[in-house]
Amino acid sequence: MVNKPIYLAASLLAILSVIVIGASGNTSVFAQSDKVQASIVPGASTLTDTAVSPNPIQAKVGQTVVWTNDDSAFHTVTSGLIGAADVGKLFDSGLAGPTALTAKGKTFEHTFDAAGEFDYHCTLHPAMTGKVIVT
Ligand SMILES: [Cu+2]
Repeated sequence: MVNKPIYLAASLLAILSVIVIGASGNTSVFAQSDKVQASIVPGASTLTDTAVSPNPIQAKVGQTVVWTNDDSAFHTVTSGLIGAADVGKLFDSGLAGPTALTAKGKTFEHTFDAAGEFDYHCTLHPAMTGKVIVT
């Protein structure tokens, strides 16, 4: 009988600590969800390493890079350099489907889970190249 209030207090403490841990967990999720913006610039079809701005794109591990097609032409954001065995393996906006950068205003995003330097290009205009540096 005497122990009952203590048991209730302990239960309340346990519930409160779960709420506090949950809230602090959410804070860290928000801190890591920031995005890095990049633009496929107008006239990109005729450009090379200035087709995407900025180049290189700097990102932290866990950050998402968002490419926006600010040009009137259809482009792709395809990982790797042309001719490499792993072309398009890490990320590829593609030639069809919801991620295809078919028109102005379309966006494609990829989250980088590891550090490194990641080359990419446009399969429709292979001279368009860029790099993402993740640290
Ligand atoms: Cu292109």
